[in-house]
Amino acid sequence: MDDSLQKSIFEHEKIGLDVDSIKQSLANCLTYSVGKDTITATDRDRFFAAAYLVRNRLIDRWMDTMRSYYINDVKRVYYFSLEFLMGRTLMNSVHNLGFDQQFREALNELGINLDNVREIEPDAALGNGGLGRLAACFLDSMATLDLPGYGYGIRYEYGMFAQRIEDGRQVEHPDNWLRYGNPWEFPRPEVLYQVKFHGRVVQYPDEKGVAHYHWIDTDDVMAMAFDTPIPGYGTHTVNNMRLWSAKATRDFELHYFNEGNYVKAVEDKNASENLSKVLYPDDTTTMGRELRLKQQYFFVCASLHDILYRYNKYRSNFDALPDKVAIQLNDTHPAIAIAELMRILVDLHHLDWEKAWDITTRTFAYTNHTLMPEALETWTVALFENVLPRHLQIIYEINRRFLKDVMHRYPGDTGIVRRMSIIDEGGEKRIRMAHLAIIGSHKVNGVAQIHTELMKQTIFSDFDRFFPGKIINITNGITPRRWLNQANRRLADLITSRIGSGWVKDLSQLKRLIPLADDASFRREFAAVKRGDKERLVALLKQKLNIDVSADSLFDVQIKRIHEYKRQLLNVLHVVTLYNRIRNNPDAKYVSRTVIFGGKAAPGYVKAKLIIKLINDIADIVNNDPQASRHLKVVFMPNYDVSAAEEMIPAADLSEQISTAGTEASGTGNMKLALNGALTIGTLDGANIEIGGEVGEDNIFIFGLTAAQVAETKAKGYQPWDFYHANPELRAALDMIGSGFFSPEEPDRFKPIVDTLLQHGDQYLLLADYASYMDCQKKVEVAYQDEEEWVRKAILNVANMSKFSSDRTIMQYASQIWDAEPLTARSMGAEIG
Ligand code: 26W
Repeated sequence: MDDSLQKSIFEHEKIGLDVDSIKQSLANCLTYSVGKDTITATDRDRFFAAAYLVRNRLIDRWMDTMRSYYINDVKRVYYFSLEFLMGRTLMNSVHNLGFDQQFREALNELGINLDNVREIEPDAALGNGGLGRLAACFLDSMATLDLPGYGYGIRYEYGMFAQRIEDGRQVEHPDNWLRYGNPWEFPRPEVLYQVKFHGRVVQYPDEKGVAHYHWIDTDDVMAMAFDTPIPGYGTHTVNNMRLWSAKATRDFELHYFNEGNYVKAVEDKNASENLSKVLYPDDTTTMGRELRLKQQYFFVCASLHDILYRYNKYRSNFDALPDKVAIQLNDTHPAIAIAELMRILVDLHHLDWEKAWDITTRTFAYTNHTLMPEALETWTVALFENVLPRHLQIIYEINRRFLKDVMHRYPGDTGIVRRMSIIDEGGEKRIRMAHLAIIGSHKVNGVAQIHTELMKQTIFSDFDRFFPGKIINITNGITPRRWLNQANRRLADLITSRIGSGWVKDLSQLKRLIPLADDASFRREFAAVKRGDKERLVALLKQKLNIDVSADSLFDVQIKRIHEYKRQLLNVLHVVTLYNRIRNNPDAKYVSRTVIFGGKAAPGYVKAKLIIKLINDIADIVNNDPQASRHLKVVFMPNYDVSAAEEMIPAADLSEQISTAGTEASGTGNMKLALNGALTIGTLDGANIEIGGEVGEDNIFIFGLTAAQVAETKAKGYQPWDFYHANPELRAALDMIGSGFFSPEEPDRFKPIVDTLLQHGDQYLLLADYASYMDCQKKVEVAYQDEEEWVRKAILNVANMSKFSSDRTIMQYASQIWDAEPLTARSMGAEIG
């Protein structure tokens, strides 16, 4: 396009950040992009108009950023993830562009209720939980730090299901988030790659007798790009997230059309487009599901071809690939990329195997997010053979060469060969994706100190010995933009009023709050902010669930996926124990509590769903008991998602982080809650340990067995019955649950839960930690009664959260793994803003 034409388009609309320009733009967008006038416009129309006006302010920055990466030929970082749990975008973009104030004022002057408009936007919930939200925080930090970072993933038509609670049980509803259109994405119909599946491999020698491989007779699907701008905070940089959507190939249809089989053609078109239809809502097992494997390869294949297309604009060989491209694998989900890059280099570009392997391993790095054996991905060889036959051959060749080295290192040790092999040969042959990821990467990282240590000592100990220094730790973090400055304006403003706003980009500045913990007037203001946030949550609970809770009570919050290892049940045992104490001694003094749960269970995880029902049944009884409910309320907040987190976290007094030590890789909710002034009650697990290290042991409530003690207890033969018999309060709580006290209409309803603990060995040691947890909760209550002291501790929690900014995390990835540097984009197109 001719420059003057481009310019005239820019001039057509003023895209300034002042109140008048915003008002003008909103009116323009409503008229010319939405096609409505102020009389007929709905809140949704106003949301879309607002989104377009914000988007218009991102585009020049975005194009400047992409252009300057190109012109400067920078090293790019590609974050490969099956999940990006972005939440809402409108206010995050406004906030990162730095025109919050003006935006609010403009809408106000136009008589538009910002809350109504803001809440129209559906969450982009393309993720399950921690791993997906981490990816979203990382995108924010990469843009904020001016790093050339790109997100690559799948544009699921249906994200994480919406959870409704019907008769106390979870019911899943499809998340049709694209129904009204997505104003943040730009379809790129010209960015289209062919992705092959199935078929067979033929081998033929070239004129020199070297074997070449052709993958033929495949079923093909097209991957089409959708781009979303990712603005950094307080910088010109706007990065890109590219998500792929499946489209049927034309050949596909033609073939059947020619046979006159119209219906079959359309059916098959649907089948191939199903690939990007839905996010798998299970964060522990999706094993063996062919569609999931196809999703993984689909996005990996398109992304790699896209990256190499970009790389090849400047170069004619692949020697510099590791200097220009870093690919981070978010867990093993995209690990098939290692085999795919080998296929591209060896089969399509005829590089030597050794050369290709050197390039590949220097390009990839892998983050492990879990030690849980059931969450370590494996695929049967049979499935691979059928879906990705050439990749199977490549994986076998990678394995053959690797095991040769292993045997050379440990001659005669067949055990180690069996353990380290990519192929698990015990039972039906399976491919261990974690082994492929470790062997094919130059760095492997865990997400908290204890997690990395355990990785090195347990599941990957052979690899740590074989590749010393390859496994490193980079502790997770969260973006302070969304999780404090945006989600908790009141607290953010208070902090800024005392130490300025530099903390938003440099969280270490929060340390300057430390002396203010001793300042009574600051404590008063801090307490008033928390009080206001609690009152807002009280109103929300009333409005959404018609439940009355008091802002005077201690808000005790556990929000995360429902999993046995996270031990929501231990929290439940505490609730039942408190309830019994009140019933047995109604006139004693109690610290009143509101225990709030939120979280989704995987649709097929029967026990987790039963735990949700148990919480709701207990809530029913406790909240309707006139005596008990004066001191104790139980709430299950339905449909916990990013937006719900933003509403709940500011209001929490107590953050429950009570996983069995050694099971939670890191946790990131723990960081969000502490950053918002909640005190943690937790085990020595995941990042809790490091949070304790930062805030000091007086400002955190730690209980329970350590990871070492857990291992020891299990090794000695753990007997949950011993604890049952030894502790009358524990016994009473379990007996009530097991015998139907909370489910009189169906007394056996919760027997499976009690059986898991008593009959089936209590895998997660709830009974062993019960007494210690009760004692610790007592200490919490004592501390809560000393209001001044509690506020002091809360301030010190906020002040000492510096380490947990995802900016710190990303800087460590950049220097220790990616060797990537920031590039500050400058305005290069039409001058704006
Ligand atoms: C097989 C499918 C599947 C899907 C997701 C397996 C495993 C997962 C993830 C491991 C689930 C996850 O979100 N893990 C969490 O990652 C966070 C970010 O590093 C950590 O803070 C959490 O402790 C970890 O559970």
